[in-house]
Amino acid sequence: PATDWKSALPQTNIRASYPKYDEKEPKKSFESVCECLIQECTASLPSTHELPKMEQKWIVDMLEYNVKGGKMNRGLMVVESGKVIMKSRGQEPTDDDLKKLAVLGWCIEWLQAWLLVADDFMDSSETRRGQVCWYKKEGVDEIAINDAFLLEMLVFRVLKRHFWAEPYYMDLVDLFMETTFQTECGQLLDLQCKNLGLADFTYKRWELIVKYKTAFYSFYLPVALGMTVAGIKNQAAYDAAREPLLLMGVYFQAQDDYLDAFAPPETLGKIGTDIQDKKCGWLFVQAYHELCSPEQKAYLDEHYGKCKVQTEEEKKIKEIYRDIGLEEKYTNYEAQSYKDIMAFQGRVEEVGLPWEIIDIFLKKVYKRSK
Ligand code: GPP
Ligand code: MG
Ligand code: MG
Ligand code: MG
Repeated sequence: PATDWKSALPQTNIRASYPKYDEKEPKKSFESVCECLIQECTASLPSTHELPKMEQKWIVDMLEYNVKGGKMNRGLMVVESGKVIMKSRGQEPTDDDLKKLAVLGWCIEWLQAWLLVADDFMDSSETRRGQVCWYKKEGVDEIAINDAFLLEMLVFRVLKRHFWAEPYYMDLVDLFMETTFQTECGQLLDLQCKNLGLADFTYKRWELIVKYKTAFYSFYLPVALGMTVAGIKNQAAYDAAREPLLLMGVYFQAQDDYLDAFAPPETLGKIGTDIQDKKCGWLFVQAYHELCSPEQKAYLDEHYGKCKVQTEEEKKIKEIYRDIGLEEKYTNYEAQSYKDIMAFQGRVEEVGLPWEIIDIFLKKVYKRSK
């Protein structure tokens, strides 16, 4: 390679020095891997990249602020699905297998961190995970854009440091690159809504947006990573797992859209912005195309995407959502989604995958309140 690339690789088995992965304390064990990764990614930068102490500290602080404090569903799912698949194939996961899965879990959490840093900037959000959005912090502003790029590349450096010698290294790189691209396509579909008329906000467009911006990276990626580490090479198995996982992702984003309007910000950790941002959200498409009276529709035409956050107009739009029975419609949608996902059990088991990988995920997200 043209780069001095071996300088980024460990001299010895790097994970041997990590604390033992205690399966009885899944969250604590998972979190301790993050500490090791932050240290590893940043410690050598002054020598390998001539980075002064101040910038090194910036990266450490930026990581601490942005990769922690989430629910860690995506990351923990890599560990759980990898474990369940290995066991179903008669392999007992070793301590190092668990650490490998956790490293990949953090790769998704860091990917998610860069998506959120960028998304909050693009959505003009105020808070995230109960704290001020990174770009809103004093002294950060537009540096957040470069930080998002840094986070992205740190993920690829972690992949290289931990997996370059594995036969599936290229599969991991491919998976992260393709999933990132899918998510960026979804974000484009989401952001382009500001250049569309409200009549173009159809249920079909909503489905397309959320499948790409959320479902691939949040649901398919964790399980696909678990499958890759477990040594699954059969394309049909990935295809079979993808379908219900994408459905779950679409359902998950419907929840996100619902909670944006109706969950208390203290519980959600963020203040909803979909109404002011003119988003093609689940609530809006139901309201505008199906449930609103002509007067209510006219109100949306006048104020949706034009009012400011936490104003009378925004409140009134949420009132309309309540009056037209959206809460009940959402409850029915939840129940239907659950059934649709469960209908895939036969097809998933047919390719030799344990249904448990889908089930654990579903239990984590079904009827969530944050
Ligand atoms: C969630 O949308 C989608 C993402 C976080 C993907 C962002 C993709 C990029 C390429 C930056 P959202 O805006 O509804 O999420 P939230 O409600 O958490 O702000
Ligand atoms: Mg957002
Ligand atoms: Mg967004
Ligand atoms: Mg949202």
